[in-house]
Amino acid sequence: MAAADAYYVTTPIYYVNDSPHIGHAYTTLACDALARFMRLDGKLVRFLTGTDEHGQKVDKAATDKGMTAQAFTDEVSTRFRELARAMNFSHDDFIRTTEERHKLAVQALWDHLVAAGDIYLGAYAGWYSVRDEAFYAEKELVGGNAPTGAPVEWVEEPSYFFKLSAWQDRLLDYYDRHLDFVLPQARFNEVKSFVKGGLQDLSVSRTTFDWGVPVPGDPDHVMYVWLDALTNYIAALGYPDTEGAYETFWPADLHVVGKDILRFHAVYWPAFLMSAGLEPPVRVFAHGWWTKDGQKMSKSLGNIIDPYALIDTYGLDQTRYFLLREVPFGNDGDFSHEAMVRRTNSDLANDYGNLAQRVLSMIARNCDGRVPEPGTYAAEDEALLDASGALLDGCREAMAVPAPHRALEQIWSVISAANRYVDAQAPWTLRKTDPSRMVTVLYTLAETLRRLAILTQPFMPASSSRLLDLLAVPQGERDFKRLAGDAAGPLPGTALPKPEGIFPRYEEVAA
Ligand code: ME8
Repeated sequence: MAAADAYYVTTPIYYVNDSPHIGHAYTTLACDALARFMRLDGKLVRFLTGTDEHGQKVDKAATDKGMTAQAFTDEVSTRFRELARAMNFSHDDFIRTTEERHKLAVQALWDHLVAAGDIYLGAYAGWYSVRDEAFYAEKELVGGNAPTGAPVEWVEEPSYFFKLSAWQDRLLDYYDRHLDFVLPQARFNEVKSFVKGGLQDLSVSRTTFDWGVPVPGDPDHVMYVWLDALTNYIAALGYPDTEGAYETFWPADLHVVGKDILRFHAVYWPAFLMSAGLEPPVRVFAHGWWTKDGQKMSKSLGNIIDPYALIDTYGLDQTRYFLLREVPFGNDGDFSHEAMVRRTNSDLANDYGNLAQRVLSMIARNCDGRVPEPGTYAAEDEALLDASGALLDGCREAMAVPAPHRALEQIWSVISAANRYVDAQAPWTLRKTDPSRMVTVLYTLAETLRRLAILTQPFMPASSSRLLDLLAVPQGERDFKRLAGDAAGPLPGTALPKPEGIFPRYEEVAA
């Protein structure tokens, strides 16, 4: 039982066979937004990411580069850390499967599986895909390849097996009792049909190469890379020590994964954990796949999106916003320059940026650069304040799924309402006709902006923080407690810094 206010979210740990790309950045970004949201909401958050460094695929990539596996993984793992910095990710821990703490955890878990009677020695004869690091049954192959399109090779070797077949009913029973264990529901249905179709015992060790965690007591075998990799989620909490961080944070609230690796997380992982007497995670969310201009991204097509190029071209928070807003979380999405420019210019520059710019410059010009003192609120003011006041609950509900796009949609509906309010109230006219009413209108807008900027922090941390600076909101007053009904708005009389633009327009560079 994790602590009541704890929130543990994880990304997959990425293979270090190649440099990180936009797909990796996407999954970690979603987790980052969640982690930041939960921290601002007062939770004790642990956000884990890392790299998956063992197995045949990484071993082969190192050999191709003429490097030792260790030197190669050291180098590529660093690139994932650098990307995390460039994307402004706020992970609390970064685990590498080549670390000692991880190996200890994997071997301890193995011992528990053995003690439970779920491991036996046999021989594997069947198909294996190095690219997917997965075993495939003959009937799963499509035109001689894995169902993912990856090439397969015939493997025959001594192997330890995990008695996955014995877990079929217990897994189905677990799914029945945990109706949101996997989301989206359509993906959960796929998982259930896969399990109902019958489970084969799973080969969990390899003998034809040695880049892995040795099997306790039989060093001719290294553990199957997925048994190794999945254990990272508890290794990072100090397992096999089940006190301390483990006690506080396990079971994880959420494993976010791409749909390609759902089976490993929703079938194998809970079976391993239950066999070892440990609790399965609370939820596994499988998001969709990004394509580029309608095509699969691949090295051979040369169309892989480099996250650094996006940051350089459009800006960091623009990239973060686009990825989280453009595609309903769970669906596949397509990246195109046109869609990116539309979001940057219309949602950020025109809607949010312009609202902030209008309000802050009117306050600078008409209120002596100080937060004005509001008079009595009119119905329109109350309506806008009520709408922004209701956002936190709506965003909480969306982030609990998680559906970050829905949180952003709700925030943007208030941004639009605020822009309409500015147009309808026309404070520039009130300046001459009814100055005290103008002041109330500008205060209402300043308070609305403050609430919006607090709520956009998880998604666009740097820009939201600059906006809060422009509103003179102290650092210690930016969490969600400051959104409660009775929390004070900006203090009248507070001097505001000189306004500046937050979201520049993207201008097409002439070729
Ligand atoms: O599978 N669109 O690592 P991996 C969206 N090591 N997401 C994408 C993507 C795309 N085009 N491409 C990659 C592994 N991803 C294992 C995981 S976990 C115990 C072990 C993201 O480097 C997505 O999250 O192949 C996908 O599941 C993950 O990267 C695969 O990363």
